[in-house]
Amino acid sequence: MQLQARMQVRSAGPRRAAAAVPVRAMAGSRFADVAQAPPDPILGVSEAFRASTDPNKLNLGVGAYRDEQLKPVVLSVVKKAESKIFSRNENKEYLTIEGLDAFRKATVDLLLGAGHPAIKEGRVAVVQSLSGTGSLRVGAAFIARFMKGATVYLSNPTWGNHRNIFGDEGVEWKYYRYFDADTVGLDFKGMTEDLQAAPPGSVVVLHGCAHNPTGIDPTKEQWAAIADLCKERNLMPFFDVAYQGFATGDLDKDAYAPRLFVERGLEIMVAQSYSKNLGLYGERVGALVMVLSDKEAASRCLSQLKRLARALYSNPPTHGARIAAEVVNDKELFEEWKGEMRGMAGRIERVRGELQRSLESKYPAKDWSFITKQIGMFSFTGLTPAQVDNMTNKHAIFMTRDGRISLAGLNSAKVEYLADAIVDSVRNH
Ligand code: KET
Repeated sequence: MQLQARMQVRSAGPRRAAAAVPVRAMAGSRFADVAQAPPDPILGVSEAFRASTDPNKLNLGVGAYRDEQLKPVVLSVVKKAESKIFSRNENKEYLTIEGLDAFRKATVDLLLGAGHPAIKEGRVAVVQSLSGTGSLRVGAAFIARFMKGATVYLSNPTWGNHRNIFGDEGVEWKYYRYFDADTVGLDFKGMTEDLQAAPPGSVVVLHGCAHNPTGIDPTKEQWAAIADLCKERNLMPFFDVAYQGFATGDLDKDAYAPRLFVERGLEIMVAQSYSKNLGLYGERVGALVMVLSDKEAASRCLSQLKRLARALYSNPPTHGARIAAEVVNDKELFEEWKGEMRGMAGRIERVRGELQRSLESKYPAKDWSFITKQIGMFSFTGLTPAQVDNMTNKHAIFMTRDGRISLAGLNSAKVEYLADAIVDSVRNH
């Protein structure tokens, strides 16, 4: 009855309003004061690339893997997993708020290693979320609500979106020193000094492996020292694991740091992404994981993560999670994936070497050895914004203005073209 009454009023609404309030042409949008947002520093590069008509154009902006023909890749294990999934003819019901159980198991196995004591002891809270970004955002929301006043420490430099993710949640963030431009290496002293000075209870965002954008990771000894420091200073490590498999080509080796921290008795948060290592960019597959000291804390934190996720996006998408679960939980597919992972990491490593050699032959006075010292998808070239503008405007090489190039978007055929453009930019700008 009530509903019917309301519907009647609503359907009578526009006519009545028209009679009572004279229709005035609006002078302009009510949003006339909304300023134009700048293009995204990374995804905006892809937009500019698509708009370019230059036949030589090359997109080294976004970290997305391409094959030797510079075409996007769907992994063979993904196709196999999909055909298994399709043959099961599953429904499209909502997942639970925390996501697909088979995926949640798989993702923790991948992170910690199957059979890890923390899994057996039930002290891992995991919510499937919208890839790395969405998982970081759920983590940021958790920090905003349950670690009130905590500052989040980000490496300088870091993936640009970290600032937005924490900033948009109203979480204060600061930088800790990370990159030493003189040595093109890690400023470990600066990093530890800054973390020593961080107030207890602060959060430290650490790149699990293959640091973006520098391609420089701490050594094993340095990781141990960072873990000890976090423990001493009561800092909360929050790992961003977006490139597991891309640092060494080995999924286990690339999980070294978060595993070490857990082994040393630290509680950690982790945002995992399958965009890069399974090539599931558009499927938005990932998870926010909290490895805690006891089962009760894990259960309570999970309940709150669900509460946060419910308001942000309700529940996560199904398809990509089924794929990841199928691959990780199936022995054969898992082994095959490891091979494909090595193939992707290997191709990037090969073009890294080719680029370095080409630059060495064209411009021997400069030390280019940093290119093969860096790991992962990127090279942090040290090109200045003016030099980057020259790369793009003159040579149609699209890249981010911080001087990062994605080697995942380079092939052998384009190495010389890129090296010539870099030499021209370095010499003349
Ligand atoms: N963390 C890091 C460090 C990262 O580089 C990315 C993506 C993400 C998380 C999130 O990816 P997702 O697809 O939400 O799982 N980086 C590449 C793409 C992007 O900027 O979105 C990039 O740096 O090019």
